[in-house]
Amino acid sequence: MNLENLREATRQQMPEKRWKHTLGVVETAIKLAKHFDGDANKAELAALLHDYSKAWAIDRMDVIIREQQLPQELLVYDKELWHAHVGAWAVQSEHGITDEEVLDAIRYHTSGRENMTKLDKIVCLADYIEPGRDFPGVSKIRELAKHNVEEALIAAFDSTIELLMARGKRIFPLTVLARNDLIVQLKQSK
Ligand code: DGI
Ligand code: FE
Ligand code: FE
Repeated sequence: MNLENLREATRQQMPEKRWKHTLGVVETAIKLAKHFDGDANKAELAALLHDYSKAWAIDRMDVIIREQQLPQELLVYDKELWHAHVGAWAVQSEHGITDEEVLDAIRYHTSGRENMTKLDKIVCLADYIEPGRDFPGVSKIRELAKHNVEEALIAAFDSTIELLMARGKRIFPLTVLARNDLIVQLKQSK
């Protein structure tokens, strides 16, 4: 399927506000890929599709997680995490996306994971700092992102973890692993 059709199909999955966010993530992911020597084409595709299932009904995602053998652990964590795995499954089954790097970047864009690829990092960070985002600390993360992807992503996960803690919520284990691993990577690079 060509990019234009994919764009239209993605747009149809979500309300206008989410589509604007998606376009912001696309623009930001391409910039980050160019700046940090990543694959801009893959960054564009993964960013376009990253929230494909974000607006899907919870019940629909619940069935997909159970029936398509997605990680069952998701079911006992925040439902906000579901759309990433369901989205990766959906773009593969509905649009024949087979590039595992792109699918992983979609799959892990919310939680992160240990050993994040450059593409994982670019999409995850773009999601935090696209121009439409406005949350406490976003300007600091945007500043850090001009120089160091890992440092920016650690600050981004910190803000999410702080938010989850303030709300008395659990933290998905992959987010903790992602942050720990990024801290090691950052130390080694300095
Ligand atoms: O889909 P978006 O809103 O663009 O952004 P996202 O996919 O990063 O989703 C972020 C939401 O997920 C945010 O409201 C926090 C929530 N969330 C719940 N539990 C966790 C979590 N995010 C992370 N990284 N880790 C969690 O354990
Ligand atoms: Fe998302
Ligand atoms: Fe998003």
